[in-house]
Amino acid sequence: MKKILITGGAGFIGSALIRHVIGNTSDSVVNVDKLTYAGNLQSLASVADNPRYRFEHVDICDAAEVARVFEQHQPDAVMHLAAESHVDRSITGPAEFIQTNIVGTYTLLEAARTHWNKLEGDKKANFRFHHISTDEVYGSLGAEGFFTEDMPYEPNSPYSASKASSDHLVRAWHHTYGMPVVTTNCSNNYGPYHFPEKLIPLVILNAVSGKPLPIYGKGDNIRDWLYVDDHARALHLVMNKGRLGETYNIGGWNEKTNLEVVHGICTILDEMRPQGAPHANLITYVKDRPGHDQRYAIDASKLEREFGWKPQETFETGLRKTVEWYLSNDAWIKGVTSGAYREWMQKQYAA
Ligand code: TDX
Repeated sequence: MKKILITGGAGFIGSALIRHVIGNTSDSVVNVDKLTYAGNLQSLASVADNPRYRFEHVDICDAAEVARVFEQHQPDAVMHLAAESHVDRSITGPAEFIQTNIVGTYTLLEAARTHWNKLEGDKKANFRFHHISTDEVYGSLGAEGFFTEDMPYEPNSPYSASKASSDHLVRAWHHTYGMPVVTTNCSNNYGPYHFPEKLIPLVILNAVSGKPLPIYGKGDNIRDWLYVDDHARALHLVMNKGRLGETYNIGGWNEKTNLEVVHGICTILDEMRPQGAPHANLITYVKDRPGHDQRYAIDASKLEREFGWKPQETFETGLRKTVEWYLSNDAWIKGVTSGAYREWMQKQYAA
């Protein structure tokens, strides 16, 4: 039974992880989140009243507050997910990515190190700092091959460069200070509670309201899709069992072109919302993303070999679940798209 400090727990992957930990394990959670535009406590409504769940409205760049959180909660492990994550936003405004992803990770590492240095015996030996990162640090693949853990880093966007930088900080804190760290790099996640700036939720919501479905460039870029609940299970396994100083790639073996993804969504919607069919008529080709990486594909065999983890969802089952979720969770969607959830949170957690 561990007490896990999870940063970014109000985000898409963080909230899935917290629902998994509270719902399926005996561990407890302290959720440290700044509640940016993409953080939404309504995604945690199912665990909010659980005695094993606590929320701290804290920015990871605020060293004094982060130190206070460690002092007060005395966590056994940190799972660090707080990050600015949207590639397009990093192109138009990189500053917040540098701040949160690099300075924030540094600030958190220092607070964790101070905490870890004060621990003794088993508490000290068993402490973990798990850094959650992305496959985008490896750059872009050609038609062949997969990202493996020993590949050199070649980040191409301000977002991926900031995540690569944070990975290097975590690595350095292990080698220099002996911090017990483990890092995971995942492929594109999808599933319920995903903020609708990302391809899959954006396309679902645009399609149901008859709006254009924007495809960057030719739509032939390839992403490797991982259902967020499969990712959450993998993360908890790695936090518990990952070998210190190691990195693990997490992916679902689901390579698709963007056009295949969008057509897949349209086909499901044609069946579930026949009045809007054919939804594929809404596909609109738009200007390409600058520096758009061509292909991502994760080799997840290290994770599978060491821990016996396998994704439970195929892309077809996961996509169907995701579309169904967006069609039946109007309140969450309205809250997110109207900004009402921010007002609601500000009232509850006035800083
Ligand atoms: O409107 C769109 N049209 C489009 O063609 C959007 C939003 C995206 N795209 C393309 C760009 C990408 O090739 O779809 C693909 C997926 O785009 P995003 O959903 O923005 O994800 P991506 O850029 O691949 O990055 C995501 O996966 C890796 C996350 O945002 C990252 O945080 C994660 O590290």
